[in-house]
Order: sequence, then C-alpha cells, then structure tokens
Amino acid sequence: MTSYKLMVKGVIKKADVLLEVVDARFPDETRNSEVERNMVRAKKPFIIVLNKCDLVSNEKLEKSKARLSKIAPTVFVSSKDKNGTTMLRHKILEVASIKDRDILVGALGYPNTGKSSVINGVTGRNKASTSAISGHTRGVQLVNAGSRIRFIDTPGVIPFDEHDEYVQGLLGVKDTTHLKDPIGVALKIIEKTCTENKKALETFYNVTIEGQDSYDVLEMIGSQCNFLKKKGEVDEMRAAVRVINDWQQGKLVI
Ligand SMILES: Nc1nc2c(ncn2[C@@H]2O[C@H](COP(=O)(O)OP(=O)(O)OP(=O)(O)O)[C@@H](O)[C@H]2O)c(=O)[nH]1
Ligand SMILES: [Mg+2]
Repeated sequence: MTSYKLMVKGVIKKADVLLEVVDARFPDETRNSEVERNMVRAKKPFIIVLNKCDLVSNEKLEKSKARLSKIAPTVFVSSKDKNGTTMLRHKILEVASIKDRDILVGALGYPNTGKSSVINGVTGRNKASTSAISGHTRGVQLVNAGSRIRFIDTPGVIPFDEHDEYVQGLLGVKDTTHLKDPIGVALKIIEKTCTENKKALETFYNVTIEGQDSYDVLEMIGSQCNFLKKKGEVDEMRAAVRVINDWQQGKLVI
C-alpha cells in the first residue's frame, strides 16, 4: 500500500469526524471516492467542505451543495474571507455528538484545496501553515482549535489512480513551469469556465465567445493580451501560461 493510502487510513481511524475539503470551483474532480468509501466503511461521520467559495457564483454553490448534501452534510466556506467557518464549527460539533471530551477532526483532500486554510479559518488563527505551492503540508500535524476541537492537518492526497495532468493543472498541483502540456491544460480551463460561466470568462479577458472552440478562444485571449510572435501570429504558449496563472491564482471567478 502506498504511503498516502496508509496515511489516509491512519487519519480515518484516529479521527472522530473527517472533513473532505474540495475546491468549490470543481467539486466533482476534487472529491475522492476511495477516501469516501474508506470513511463510510470505518463508520466515521464526514463533512464535505466546499472551500474557495469566494471564487464561484452563489447559484453554482447552491446547486453543488444540494447535490452533495445527498452524500454527506455539506458546508461551503471561504477560508480567505472567513465565511462559513462558524457554520463549519457548529456542523463538526453536531455530527460528532461527543459531549465528554475533545473532538479530533481529520482534514483530507487533494493537494492545494485549502485544507490548512480551512483549519485556520475555524481556529481563527494561522496555526496551520499554508502556501500557494501545493504539497506544502508535509506529514500529519495536530492543530488545537480551542473549544473542544483539535484538527489533524494532512498533506494533500495525490489522486490515487490517475496522474492526469489536466486535473493537476486545474487543481494547481502543478504550476505552469511543471506542466508538460500547458496549452492542453489552458484549453481544459477554457472549456470548463465556458461551460460553467461563459460570461465571466468573456468579461475577464474582454472577448466575445460565439460558438468558437476552446483553441480559438485561447487565440482570442492571446490577441487581446497582445501576446504576438515575430510574424504577428498569436503566441498561444504565452496565452496558455496567462490563463493557467489567472486560474491557479484565483483571479478568474466563475
Ligand atoms: N480564493 C481563495 N483561496 C484560498 C482559499 N483557501 C485557500 N486558498 C488558497 O489556496 C492555496 C492553498 O491553500 P492551503 O491551505 O495551503 O492548501 P492545502 O490543501 O493545505 O495544501 P497542501 O498542504 O499543499 O496540500 C493558498 O494559496 C491559499 O491562499 C479560499 O477560501 N479562497
Ligand atoms: Mg496544507
């Protein structure tokens, strides 16, 4: 068994309640069915935390929440704006139903989804170290949140079976300097945002999209940003790097 699987199993065993921290921009891609199955098998209550909710519209959030609530209690949070963190604290106390001792809460999720930031949001202090570079939290760490809650912060769970570069790009697991195919990743981001909220993409890059494919949109963005090669053609690579950086830095709100 890989060290990730062992780590996850160990945390599930120890914790009274688990948080599955997902990125609200793409909850389905950042849920991990294997981790969920393990939690159910261990009969441990878990809460799905839709983090980074400042980066999505309320409409999309409500839809995701309604859908995911059928699987487990779902709370949306912006650790950045400290929104939803009090609600999360209440939810933890509610699902744990432990009255006579501290509650141990394990935070699990893919790299960079904001596990450490969520913990800081609930504790109200920056006790767990965070970073824009994924793979920041190394090893399992205990964080005391006061008022009967202690957290176990964990390193990101790398997708178990897939090493899909597109997912890693979307998640910010790999930045542009580490991606083999930045153009492919940028096209995925464009596809994704076009489906979720075309208007947001149009406004952000000042382009009008009327049925063009994602490659054409990338070219339009490059041209709008004035990213041109010597002969006046659009420099798609520069445009791709720009799109990925904007996405990974949370500038593009969908
Ligand atoms: N916009 C926005 N950014 C957030 C939010 N929460 C976390 N981030 C950013 O996401 C990045 C990753 O946050 P971390 O808390 O370090 O994520 P993590 O899941 O602990 O990451 P690893 O430990 O590397 O697996 C940082 O740049 C945070 O500032 C949020 O609610 N909104
Ligand atoms: Mg972390």
